[in-house]
Amino acid sequence: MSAPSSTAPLKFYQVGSFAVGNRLLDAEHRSVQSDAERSNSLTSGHRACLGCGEALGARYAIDAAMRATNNQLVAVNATGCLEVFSTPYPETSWQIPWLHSLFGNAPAVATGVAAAMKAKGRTDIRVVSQGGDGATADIGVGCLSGMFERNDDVLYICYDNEAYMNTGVQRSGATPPAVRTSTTQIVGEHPGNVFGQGKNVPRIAMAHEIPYVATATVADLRDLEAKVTRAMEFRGARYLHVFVPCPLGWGSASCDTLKIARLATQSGLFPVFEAEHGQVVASTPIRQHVPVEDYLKTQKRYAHLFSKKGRDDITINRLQAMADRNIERYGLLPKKDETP
Ligand SMILES: Cc1ncc(C[n+]2csc(CCOP(=O)(O)OP(=O)(O)O)c2C)c(N)n1
Ligand code: SF4
Ligand SMILES: [Mg+2]
Repeated sequence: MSAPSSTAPLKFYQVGSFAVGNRLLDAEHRSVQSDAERSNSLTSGHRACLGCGEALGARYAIDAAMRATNNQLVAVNATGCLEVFSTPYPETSWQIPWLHSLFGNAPAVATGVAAAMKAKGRTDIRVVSQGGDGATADIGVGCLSGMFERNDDVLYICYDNEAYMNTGVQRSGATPPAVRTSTTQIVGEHPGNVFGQGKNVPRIAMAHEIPYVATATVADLRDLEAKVTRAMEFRGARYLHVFVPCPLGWGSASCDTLKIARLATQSGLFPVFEAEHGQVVASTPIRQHVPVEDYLKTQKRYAHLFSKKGRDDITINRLQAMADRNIERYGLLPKKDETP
């Protein structure tokens, strides 16, 4: 085979793909993680489980926030897995100024840090507050709502693993229906978590009409970095909700964390979108639509829906209806009468 002519243009097929460390792009378009000078905000040595989505999400999110702020960042953490696995006293895996106070008050502490920076004239120093879904949707929701209402200059990041993982997988207000947790056991006529409205925190945040609300998953880490970067372009209260599978609590394989996050978006169960001042401004279309059962079957917390006694079609259909409603609400698929 002859060598390509020196005038033939080279084709780099990876450019524009979802590959994370894409060094073939121009420097300004490369991912944060591909930068050898990245901050490694959450560095090695922490004690998260193998395949922990929360550890992965936090690493990408905080490194992106560091780059967006020229490394002028303070992080405040709620109690939960992220705090516990990263800071077993006297050790820490954080390489940034980082505070922990209580389970429920991270947004209020972050508000205080932002106010202190303003009082000192250091508006170049930005503040991130972060916590799990329990800290966000349940115990901290009052402080969070106050932070939104006052439009404090804080980016709040919720790492949603859909239960209180740190204390043994108890149900939270963000636990989806039918899920088995230690407090929603597989007993009775309707096993697992009850069907209800739950707490949809991105929509609660949007109702406050804060400057920026977005969702992301660890399946698309370039998108997660982009959302954090975009959030840092705004002043005022911002909210980012990141879907982070938890192998221990979900009964899933550690190697399946990204696959499960992708199936959550491709089924429509977890919509990925951005909203500004209460209005949805963009959503990520589903590339390959799958039925919800493709997602459910990857996790033991849903195993009772596919037991030896037979499939629980009624429950699976109700979960499918939830996914279909998201698809409709956020325009995740072309409408049937639209040409693709
Ligand atoms: C007032 C109070 N109640 C309960 C606890 C115990 N506690 C610590 S972390 C946690 C669960 C955290 O769940 P979540 O916020 O979803 O974070 P995850 O561990 O799932 O990442 C609980 C119940 C506490 N620290 N303080
Ligand atoms: S229990 Fe879940 S959230 Fe906590 S460290 Fe393990 S995988 Fe991560
Ligand atoms: Mg949680």
